[in-house]
Amino acid sequence: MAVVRDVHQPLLFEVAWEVANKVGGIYTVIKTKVPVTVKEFGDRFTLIGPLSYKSAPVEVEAEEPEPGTPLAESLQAMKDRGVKYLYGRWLIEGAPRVLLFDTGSAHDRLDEWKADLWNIAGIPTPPNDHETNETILFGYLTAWFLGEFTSRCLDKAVIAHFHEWQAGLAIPLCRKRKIDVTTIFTTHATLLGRYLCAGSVDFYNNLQYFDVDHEAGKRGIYHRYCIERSATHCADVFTTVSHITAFESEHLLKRKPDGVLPNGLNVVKFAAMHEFQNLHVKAKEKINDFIRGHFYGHFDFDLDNTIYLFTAGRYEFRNKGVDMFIESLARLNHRLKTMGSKMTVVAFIIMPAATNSYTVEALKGQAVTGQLKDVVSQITERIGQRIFEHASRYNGTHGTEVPNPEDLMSKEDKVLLKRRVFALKRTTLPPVVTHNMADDAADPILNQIRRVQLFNRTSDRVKVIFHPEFLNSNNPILGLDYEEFVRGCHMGVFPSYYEPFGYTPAECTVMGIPNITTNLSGFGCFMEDLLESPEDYGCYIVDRRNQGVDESVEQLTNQLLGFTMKSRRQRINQRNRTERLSELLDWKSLGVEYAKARQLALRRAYPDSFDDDEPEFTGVQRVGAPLSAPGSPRFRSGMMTPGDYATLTEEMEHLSTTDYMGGKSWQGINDVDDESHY
Ligand code: G6P
Ligand code: 1S3
Repeated sequence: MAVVRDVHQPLLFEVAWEVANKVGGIYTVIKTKVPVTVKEFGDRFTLIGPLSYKSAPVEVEAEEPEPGTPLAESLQAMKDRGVKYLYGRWLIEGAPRVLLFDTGSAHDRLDEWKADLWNIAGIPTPPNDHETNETILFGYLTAWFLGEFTSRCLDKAVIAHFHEWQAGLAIPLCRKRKIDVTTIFTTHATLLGRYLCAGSVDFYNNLQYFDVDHEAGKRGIYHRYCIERSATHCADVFTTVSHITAFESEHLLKRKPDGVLPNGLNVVKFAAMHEFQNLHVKAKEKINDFIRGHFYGHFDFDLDNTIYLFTAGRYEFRNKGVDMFIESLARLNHRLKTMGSKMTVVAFIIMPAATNSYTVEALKGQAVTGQLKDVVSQITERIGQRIFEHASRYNGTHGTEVPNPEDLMSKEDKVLLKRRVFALKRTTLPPVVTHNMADDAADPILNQIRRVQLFNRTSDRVKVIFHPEFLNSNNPILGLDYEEFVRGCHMGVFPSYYEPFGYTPAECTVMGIPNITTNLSGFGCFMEDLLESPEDYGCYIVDRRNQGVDESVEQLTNQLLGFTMKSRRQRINQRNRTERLSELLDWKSLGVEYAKARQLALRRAYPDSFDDDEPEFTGVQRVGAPLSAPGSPRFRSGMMTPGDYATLTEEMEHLSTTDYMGGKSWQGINDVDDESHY
């Protein structure tokens, strides 16, 4: 008798290399999405990932699977054949079930599985590519598990959702072995896209024309590309994180995505609206402390009239738009100087690079100001004692109530203070970089800073600080956690060239910090589609599609200049508006896209189990201009369902590229002179 699985109470396995294993952005996607997924699936939801003996002990609490269940029996069957795993609860909000496979325990099967992969899919694998070997082991273990499980659990439909090529190899295996699961593959970037963009290729204007096999071969990633492409084509439903990556996937992976699943965040709202504004002041004060130390001897600017900008992320000079950021800072510096502006801008670049710890100069700055602070507080205490002593001896003689200010500081105190003040003298300019770079002379960020001569001179209105290490509150310099640092800044600047989605501006937004992105980043496009007038909400978007690099740099410069001209009151207002957007990025609303993908996967695998009626999803309202802002000439109102982005319907197959481009057709971008410009 044919098995009939219940499609209304399905089981969900979500598979990713970054489950309980932080590498990059996918970890954030998986982790922050857990609460809404657990809410929907409860214990019918299990995450599958690789077992890292370094991170698992702190991330996961081991548990025995309930005896006699298909899960327990499947795992026992694998254990009997030498597979090691860790099953338990991931210690994050939602405490989901998690199953981590020890790929090392299956290493003796690697050659057998490589041969199988060649035989069934024609995918070649070189011997020494560790990442691919791990992908194969993880993929085969996952497919093995799903096979064991679905042969024991026959009453419920099983959805397996895979993220990125490193988890996707199980998809062609499931299909080949006819394992009764329905599969979703979500890609968070394409392998080839990332490689091509990091080079000097005019990527977006040539997307349609790349000879993909040739390009992958040239870069030594043909086998990885094959795995990614087979996962894409064998999945029941294929999705990605933004329209722009959908377009890229269609051309580089040769399958048009069924829809877009934007990245969300687990937004925590404060009970009082002004709470996040208070956090801004507290965190800013910590940054102020760092600045006083860093600029000692040249600290001649007013912190009340200082704006903190920052960019952060993995060190991808061109992809993350650091080249454009620095060029714009140089132009901003020139403009502020010419205008005689009283504002100072400090721009932080937080991008990890190879270093040999902190520079002496950077440490010294914090040390000398720290010592000055200590001496000042000692002297202040002594002055306080003297005032008290004097006052308590008051004998009624008129005119002696208040001590003579001249007598308050002793000679010793004056000497001590002078010594500390003299220690602030320096002959060098405040350093641009806080660490000793492993390769200072070849570092692209430093080289561009040298080229535009942003050397933190007194006359410069724009100062630059490159911190080539991720932030941590235990660091001796700039000792703040990333979140605290972001809260203390005034604006995040992310003028990316390649950015499938981009969490950095999204994180700024939910913390109420205005930010700049581009219309080549998933986040920028997402906000542009949603908001009638993004700038009024502190969401600035640089056009890197329809204009040349010089014009984009100019636009960015103008946005920065406009921001520096805002009054404090205007900045506070804008932060309030930015923070209001956080609902748009909350998984509570964006999680529905994942639900739609799962529905579509079930419908495709088990069409007979559904009525013809489409499921109904609640629409979200496009956001108009804030009431206090002038109306936007662009008319964007009325209901739109999240499906307007994700368009997860069967009809999708008959539609054209413009359907997932938010109704706009892709014109390519005008950035041919990209490289030559700087
Ligand atoms: C928050 C605080 C205000 C403070 C302001 C500083 O809004 O609640 O008390 O004045 O931040 O803003 P600024 O943009 O100058 O850092
Ligand atoms: C990718 O991580 P990345 O920084 O390499 O996935 C992220 C999560 O979907 C995405 O936000 C980011 O743009 C991608 O580039």
